Amino acid sequence: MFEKIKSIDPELHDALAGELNRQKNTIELIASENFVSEEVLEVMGSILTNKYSEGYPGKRYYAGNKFIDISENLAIKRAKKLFNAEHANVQAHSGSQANLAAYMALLDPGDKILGMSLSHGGHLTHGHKINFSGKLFNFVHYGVDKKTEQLDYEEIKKIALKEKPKMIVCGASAYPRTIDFRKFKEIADEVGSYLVADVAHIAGLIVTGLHPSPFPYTDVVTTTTHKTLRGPRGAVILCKKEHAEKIDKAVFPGMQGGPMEHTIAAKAAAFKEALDSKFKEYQKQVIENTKALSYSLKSKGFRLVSGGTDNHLILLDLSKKGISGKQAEIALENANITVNKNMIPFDKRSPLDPSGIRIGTPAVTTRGFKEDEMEVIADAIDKSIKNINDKEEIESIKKDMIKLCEGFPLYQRC
Ligand code: DSN
Repeated sequence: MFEKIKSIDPELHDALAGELNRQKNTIELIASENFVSEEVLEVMGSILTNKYSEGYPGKRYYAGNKFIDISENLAIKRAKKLFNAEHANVQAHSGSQANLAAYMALLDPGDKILGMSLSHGGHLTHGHKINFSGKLFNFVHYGVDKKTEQLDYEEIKKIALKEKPKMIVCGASAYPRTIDFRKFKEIADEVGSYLVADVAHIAGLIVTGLHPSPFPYTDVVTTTTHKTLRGPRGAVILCKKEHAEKIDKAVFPGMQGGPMEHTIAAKAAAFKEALDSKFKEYQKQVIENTKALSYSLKSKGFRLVSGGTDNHLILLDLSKKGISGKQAEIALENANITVNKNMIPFDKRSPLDPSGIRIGTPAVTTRGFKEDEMEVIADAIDKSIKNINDKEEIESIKKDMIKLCEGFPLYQRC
């Protein structure tokens, strides 16, 4: 792999080869990551990157888009089918841009939005003050209940009735439980607000019927395409027909120029995979693996935020273990296990050195890991955390993890 670039740019080649090696030999537990298929990789790295195609299929600002229209239309058709949506915009470059487009399509800057607080599991673009969302819009927040560490819909309703937002944003990036979109819709109806769902983390579970769908309850649904959905890095926006024109205009010309047609075609390829029955089997295994990992970690004395998980991720509270999330992240990385440090609800520590780590199974499940491997991983996490300062022990765990990875090749041709 990377033979052509090797001959002209050894420095860049070495970075690519190093990253390939890292991906092959690491237990990837970052909940928002996954491994695309070789087919998706092929399309992503294709000649479609050469083309400008501002506009939409059939209405482009450049000539020569006959074939680009075919691939973008395939992506649109498949996205609508997957999510059972009336309209799909497949041009959003990222989840953040998809969210901005949803806000700009339906609101004016300064309008009030109710979203989930980042420190309780929401996302930067759900109104954090250092993000465009918090700067352009007047965000107010809900969180989780202190006792259950789960969404309390009565409390969210109280906040909504008091604040009267023009939009409610639901969805999260570190919430291990099922989200009740119907309840959010009831709240949105009571206050007369739009309802937007950012389902980036759980999209793969939704399209396979393993998590309730945000449609028909939400006006707009945004999602990245590279997490549980296992497509290329990018996003899509799904919405009701009545919002289609506003959403499309908000994306182009509102905030983006030329779409990345190589990525859009790769989205089409990934959506075809997601429409296949094998994808449902994969998503079922993601959930089974998360459950197996959670039981195993619990049995070793770890505290799981909310007491467990319904989806692809686990949030571990390490405060009783006497180490921070950052220390755990570093120790685990040294043992070839990648996770990310994460705030836990009502965290007393700072975002740069919080009390928790977030662990997800989508990527290792793609490699073929099952419940038995989850036990091995839980054991390795436990040992790494217990032996955080023991270089020899961490080195020995790393060797075991490399051996484990060898049994589950990432790609056939590399
Ligand atoms: N940064 C992503 C995550 O890791 O959850 C969300 O966009």
